[in-house]
Amino acid sequence: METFDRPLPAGADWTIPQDWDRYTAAEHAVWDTLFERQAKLLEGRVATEFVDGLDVLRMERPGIPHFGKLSERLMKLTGWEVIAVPGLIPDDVFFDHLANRRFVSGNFIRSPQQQDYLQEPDVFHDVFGHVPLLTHPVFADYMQAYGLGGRRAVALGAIKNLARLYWYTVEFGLIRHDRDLRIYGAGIVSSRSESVFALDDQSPNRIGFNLERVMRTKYRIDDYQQNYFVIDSFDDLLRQTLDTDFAPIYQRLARQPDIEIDTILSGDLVYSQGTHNRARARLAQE
Ligand code: HBI
Ligand code: FE
Repeated sequence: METFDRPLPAGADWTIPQDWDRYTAAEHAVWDTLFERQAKLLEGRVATEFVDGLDVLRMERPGIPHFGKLSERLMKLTGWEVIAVPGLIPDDVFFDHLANRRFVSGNFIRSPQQQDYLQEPDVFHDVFGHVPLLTHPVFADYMQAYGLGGRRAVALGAIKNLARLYWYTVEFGLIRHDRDLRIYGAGIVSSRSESVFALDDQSPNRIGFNLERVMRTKYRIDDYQQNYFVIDSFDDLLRQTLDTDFAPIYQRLARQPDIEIDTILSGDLVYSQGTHNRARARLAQE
């Protein structure tokens, strides 16, 4: 994330006005289509906490939510607000917003031609994907803790390790639900194809969450994940992170090799060992 080719916004905090009035009817329609499609697909697949949180977005329908109004609701629930940014922002600025319970969202929405994949986080990924869980008090605290931890990781030169924690929880996390697994990561819930793949496909590993294991594991940004890590509950996630001093962990991690994307370790709690067929097939095509 070295280059930022968008024009620098006015503030040093990278925020911009949402400009809600500027959305066209076609843009609101993209939101509505994606919202209905995902809400239906996620029934029985997503964490119940996410389903409960979706109500806060339903209240803003139809169309792309107005961040000011959405923030009023969210503020009452967990003290979070949603603010607009032009796209990806520098790590330290991102952490600072989270540490202050401000969730940043892209203000633009994907085009109808890009309905299934895009690189930069748009308002559908950011708001549909992330905001529902921000209504949950424990998850809301976890996100703030991540922001505070981010500041420390910058100082300790350990962003790479901490970013993996974000990736494998907030973006691509799975959670136990009775005897099954369910989705809670925003990168999965906002993707039609990955919300099926992450739970049903034979290809990826599904492994019990362990903080140090996760922070050592590489990930891919160009395709579906080859590892998903499974938490027992949000309380458990918060316990494994908030009550932990990361400084000695970072020191240990600096002396250990990264874990390759298709590796299973002897200490892993394996929910399913992946075939990695999808990754192999893709490699063969190249
Ligand atoms: N900026 N807008 C935006 N959204 C993100 O999710 C984001 C970001 N900047 C940095 C970042 N995420 C991550 O690299 C950190 O979690 C490490
Ligand atoms: Fe995201």
